[in-house]
Amino acid sequence: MPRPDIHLYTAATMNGYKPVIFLEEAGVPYDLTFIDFAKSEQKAPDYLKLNPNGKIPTIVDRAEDRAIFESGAILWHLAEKYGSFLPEDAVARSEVLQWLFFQVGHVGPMMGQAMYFQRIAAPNGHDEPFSTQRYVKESRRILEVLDTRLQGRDWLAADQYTIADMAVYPWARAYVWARVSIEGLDNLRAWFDRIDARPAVQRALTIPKAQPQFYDASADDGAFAAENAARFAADARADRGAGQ
Ligand SMILES: N[C@@H](CCC(=O)N[C@@H](CS)C(=O)NCC(=O)O)C(=O)O
Repeated sequence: MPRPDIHLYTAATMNGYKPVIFLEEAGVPYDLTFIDFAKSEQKAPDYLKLNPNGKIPTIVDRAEDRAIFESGAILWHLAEKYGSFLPEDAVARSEVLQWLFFQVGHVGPMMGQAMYFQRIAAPNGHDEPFSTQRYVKESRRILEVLDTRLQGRDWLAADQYTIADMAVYPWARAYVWARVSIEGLDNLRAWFDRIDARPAVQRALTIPKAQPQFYDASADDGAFAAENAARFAADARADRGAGQ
């Protein structure tokens, strides 16, 4: 068998699942390398040559002999390369790009901080109610923006399921892990149901590993939460030190 064009470096996180969702949806063959944060593999010199930001995900497109970092750019590259989940029409493409940027600029950073302060800082002895509230409130506002957008629409952009939905879903759907309420956001809930029902998405959320605690309120998050907090304990200590 020839080597697949796409080599994906990722981990089981909200950003990490995004390209997996695309690749599984499009049925594109790919090689996968799991990046182990516990071993700081994302900061290894060889990896930094592929991703100067030292984070996941990254793809190498072997056919083009180049690496691509930033999950939004990766989704855009894959969508263009395979002609999938991105409309041809210029206005429709612009709509997709707007919601894709909304994800990388708002949904991820705000929900990520809501998660950080509750799931990493607080269990490491840095309970910061002011910061926590700010990010939880901003996350809720963002989910309301999505809910309003989804009024009378099945998908975020261009009247079709696109890379914008694929980018927003793993983050917004992790409202459970971010401890952000979706009460009253019925359009958002219906959109979650539509995407939850897609077999490729369900498959993707197990690659490289399932994290039910992110998405399922009934999942037992005790052991995982402790392990997650411990994994970032050194970072939390360093952040505290830097602020003093
Ligand atoms: N803007 C980047 C964010 C990537 C990112 O934050 N990745 C996280 C996992 S979700 C990561 O690699 N964290 C490890 C670290 O910060 O060392 C993207 O969308 O690709």
